[in-house]
Parts: sequence; C-alpha cells; structure tokens
Amino acid sequence: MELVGKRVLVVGLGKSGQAAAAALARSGASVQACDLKAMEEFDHDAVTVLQKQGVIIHTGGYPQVGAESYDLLVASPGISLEIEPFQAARAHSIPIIGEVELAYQIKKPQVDMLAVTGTNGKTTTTALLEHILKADGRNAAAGGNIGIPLTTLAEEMEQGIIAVEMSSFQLETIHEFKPRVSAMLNITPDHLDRHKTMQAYQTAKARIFENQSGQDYALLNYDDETIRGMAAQCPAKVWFFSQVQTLEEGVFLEQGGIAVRNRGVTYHICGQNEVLLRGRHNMENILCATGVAFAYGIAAEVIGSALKTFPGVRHRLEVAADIDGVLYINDSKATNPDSVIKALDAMDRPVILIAGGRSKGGNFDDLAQLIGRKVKALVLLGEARGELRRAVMDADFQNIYEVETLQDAVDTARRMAIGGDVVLLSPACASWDMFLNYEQRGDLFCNLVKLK
Ligand code: UMA
Repeated sequence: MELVGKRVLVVGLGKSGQAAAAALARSGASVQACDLKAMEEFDHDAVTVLQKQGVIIHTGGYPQVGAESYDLLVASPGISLEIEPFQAARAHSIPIIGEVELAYQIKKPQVDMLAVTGTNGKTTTTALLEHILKADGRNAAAGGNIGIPLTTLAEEMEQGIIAVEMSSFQLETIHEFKPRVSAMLNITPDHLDRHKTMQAYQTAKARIFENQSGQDYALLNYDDETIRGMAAQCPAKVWFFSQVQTLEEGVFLEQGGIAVRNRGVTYHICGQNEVLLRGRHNMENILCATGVAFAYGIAAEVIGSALKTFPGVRHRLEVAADIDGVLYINDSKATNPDSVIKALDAMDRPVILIAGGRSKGGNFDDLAQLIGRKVKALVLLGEARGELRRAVMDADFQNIYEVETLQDAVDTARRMAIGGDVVLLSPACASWDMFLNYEQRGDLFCNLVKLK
C-alpha cells in the first residue's frame, strides 16, 4: 500500500492506535489520530513521541470526517464501526481498514503470517505456535490480540514468521489479510454486545479464510459442528483436528499420543502425558497449534519436543501461589462464561470461585449449572454481580458472597479456604468496569494472594 503523502485518520489511541499512527508516520503518511479520552488520561511520553513524529492528535472526541478530509481511516479493534467517523467515511467512500490489515499491508514479503482465531484458547495456541517456531530455529514472534500490536512487529521484522492472534473485532476490518495457515479453534457466544447476533459473530470469525487460496491451509476443529461446516466455504486446503475422531488426514489423538496423518503417513508427535499443558481445552489448543506448525512445514520431532517444554501463558490458569495447601489460580483472561466452564472442567479439587466484572452480553445459565455442581463458594464483584447472582440462584446455588473490591474478594476466599482447595479467579466477564485490562486484574490478584 502506498502511504507516502496519504492523509490518514487513526481512530482510537490505545495500543493498536499508537502503533498504527507511529508506523504510518514513519511510512511518510500525513497522520492524525483521535480518541474519546481527554489528553490528561494519556501517558504523556507516548503522546509526545507521536507528536514529534508529526502526528496531529485530537482528544476528547473525533474530528469531522468530510468528503475531502482523509484518504484512509484506520480503526482500533475495540471501537465499534458504527461511531460517527466511520459512518461519515462510509458515506464519503473513504476506505476503513483495521490495524491488523495495515500491518499486513506494510510487512516485508519475507515475513509470513499464521493466524489463529476462535472464542477461547487463541492466546495459548498462538503462544504455543510461536514456541514451536522458535524451537525450529525460526525468527518468530507472536502478535495481534495477544497484546503486541501487529503493526509494530510487521514494521520491525525483515524476515520470519508472525503467529497472529486474531479477534473477531480485528477480522471485521480486514481487506487483503491472507495468512499462509489459518486456524479456527471454537465458537461460543462472546462479544454479542458488539456483534449483536451469533451469526454476525461467526461471520466475522470466518473472515480469517476469505483471502486464502488453495496454496494455503486452514485448520478447523472437527469436534465443533459449526466449524466443521465451514469447510465447505473455505477456499484454503482444509485440515481438521479432533480430540474424539481418528482422521484420514489431520491431527488427532491415538493410543495415548498426538498424531498427524498426511498423505497416508502417520507421524507420532509425542505422548499426551508428555505435554506440560493440562486440561481438555488445552488439548484442543495443542492439536490446533500442532496442525498449523505441521502444515507450515515444521517437522514432527520439533513439534513434539516443543510441546514438552511449553509452560503455558500468563493469566490463563496460571498458578499464582500455593499457600498452606491452598492453590491460588489466576485465570483473569477468562472473560466469557464458556472460558470459565473450561477452567472449572480442568479443576479436580474443591473450588472457591471469584467471578464478575463487565458482562459482554453472554448468557450465564450453563455456567451457573456447573457452578452448582463444582463450586464450594462463589465470590462476586463488579457490574455483572447481580446478573451472575440471579443465574446461580436459579440453579439452586446459595453460597454466594458479594464484595466491592478484588482485595475483599481475595480476603473472603482466603477465610473460607482449607488445605486442598483451589481459589480460582475466573471472572466470566471483561475487566473494564474496574481495571484497565485483564492483565491488570490478574496482576493484582497475583500480588494480593501473596500478601497474608
Ligand atoms: N475508544 C474511543 N472510542 C470508543 C471506544 C474506545 O476513542 O468508542 C478509545 C479508548 O479511549 C482507548 C482506545 O480507543 O484509548 C482503545 O482501543 P482498543 O479498545 O482497540 O484497545 P487497544 O489498546 O488498541 O487494544 C487492542 C485490543 N483490544 C480490544 O480489542 C478491546 C487488545 O485485545 C489487543 O491486545 C491490542 O489491541 C493489540 O492488538 C485485548 C482484548 O480485550 C486483549 N481483546 C478482546 C478479547 O480478547 O476478548 C477482543
């Protein structure tokens, strides 16, 4: 994409917007950036760096997008495409792309992208993929929704591979983004406050394949009926992965081990018990990452040895502390009900669950049923605590404690816990009512549990 002299408006100045504005300025574009937040709310140094690069910054709202005002708008993923600047851009036929699309457009031809999406497990799968690629001696990095803006990596890397975690928000604003290998892990209700319907959410997710061709690969979860059905529309070569089915071609479990079958040959990757990650949901992530790496040409032995050394990612079933026989687990990244269901399924000890935050429009009923069966006590905080309380009470669960702060939540849980219990922070909600992000919530939990 030719950027020299282009008038670009970057909408949103969070992580993605700041990275996009900086990359655009370095590419010779004439850049403006805007954000609803007031100037005082920004990190002064970050804003100064952008201003020194010539970026004009509008805060506390958005500038007018008129017919001749801009050549391109770049959207941050967390911002609805229905806000005024985007509506005006559409009315004036000004193109809108997301920060991920911008990254794809500016990356060097010697950089390949492998992309993972799905409702849950994307971060673990993407991080595992990066780990496998590095184990093969490749120049590899992980970026996108995982927390490192893709434009930053795309600008820096001369050659190599980026394992990209793609959210439905990021997929909504792609145009030419075309991963060499794509992967779809699972789809359960999430982000319905923005997408409104499951159909719209699935359609956004399926865009991960839309620019792929028969030279590319797509890894699809065979065990998820909706995803299996996507094979018919997928333009890439489809490989399935499955935890329950032996496949003619693809990745699956066989005789206690992980196997890949390709063109009639079965490759043994490693034993199921040899991998460090635990839980059924993690096996889905492992099979998926294995398939992506294998399709990209990484040898079975390399994948196997990488699986044996991957410790997992932060804020995802992360052991925060083991104090007086009580295991404290930080699962702050569980921001939807399905993710908490998976966390509870992975627990084999009595659980005191800390949950709540800002609801993303999902339904808590299935989670409430499982809480009734697996949870010893439930500590609720945040905006959605009333909604969660109602759901669990409807499931006949009574042992509920409502608190104001995460500190109170940890103290309440600690008072009830006895040796052998697990105190699990797995909120089922976004963090934005009380924290900047889930990382801040998880970090605070880890610090609080260590203070006695
Ligand atoms: N803003 C506006 N107008 C609005 C809404 C927000 O101006 O109507 C401004 C905010 O004031 C803020 C900025 O936009 O300054 C935030 O932009 P953003 O929400 O796109 O957040 P970033 O900091 O750019 O982080 C984004 C992703 N966030 C979201 O998609 C919500 C991060 O994913 C991602 O790691 C990062 O880009 C780098 O690629 C986080 C996330 O929560 C982890 N993702 C969701 C999820 O996993 O469920 C999709």
